[in-house]
Amino acid sequence: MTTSNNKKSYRGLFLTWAILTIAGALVGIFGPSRLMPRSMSDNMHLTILTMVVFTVAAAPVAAGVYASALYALRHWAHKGSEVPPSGPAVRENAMFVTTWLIVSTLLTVFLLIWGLGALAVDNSSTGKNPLVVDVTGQQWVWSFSYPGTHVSSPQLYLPDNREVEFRVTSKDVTHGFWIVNMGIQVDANVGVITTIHTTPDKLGLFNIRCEQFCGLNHAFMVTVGHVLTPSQFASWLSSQPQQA
Ligand SMILES: [Cu+2]
Repeated sequence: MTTSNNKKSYRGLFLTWAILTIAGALVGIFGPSRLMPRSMSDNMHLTILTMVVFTVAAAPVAAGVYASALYALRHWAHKGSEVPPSGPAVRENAMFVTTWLIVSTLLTVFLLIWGLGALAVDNSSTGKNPLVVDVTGQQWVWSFSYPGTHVSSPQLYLPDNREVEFRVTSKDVTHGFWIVNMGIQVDANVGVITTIHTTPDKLGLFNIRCEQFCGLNHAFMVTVGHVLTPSQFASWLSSQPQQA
């Protein structure tokens, strides 16, 4: 292959890579908030931000793979009995290999640090007068009760902008308490109370699912929750029948 052909090959590869990288980054920036469930808490905002960062960071790597594949398909396809020309010898190009190695190492280290940081986010209470909710899983329903009252409900009602402490347990087998729109999940174990915290910051409906296989109707162990204004929440709570 001549030097000018070689240069052309690199330019073509680079251009395809750049276009695909930009396309991937745009999907990463605008995709998660549209494709993922509506974010209604601080935890879910962080989850969506992590999806954005990881997708954008992965975009140049994925673009490199697809650009090479597309380029090879276009230029080095076998035509009849003709021997396909060989492409640029990227593996023998020290500059190319070094850049690739450094960039992918930096990306991996960055993602590792981000992941460890997200893992270390303190999920314990901030101590700002959290609302305590007892969550009980049993085949195949959830129930929610509010300590200090005798109110129990199959749907979860929460006030806006107040930290909630969920005390999660199970009556029969292990379930998984998952508030989809708030980005929190925790196992519901028999005889154990596990706590998890979040602060809702959007009004409206949200979904609750079981995320631990718990038997025949596991897939139907779903319910909904409602984030209300504090005054709506107070009147909901006082309007509920008191259970023994
Ligand atoms: Cu389940």
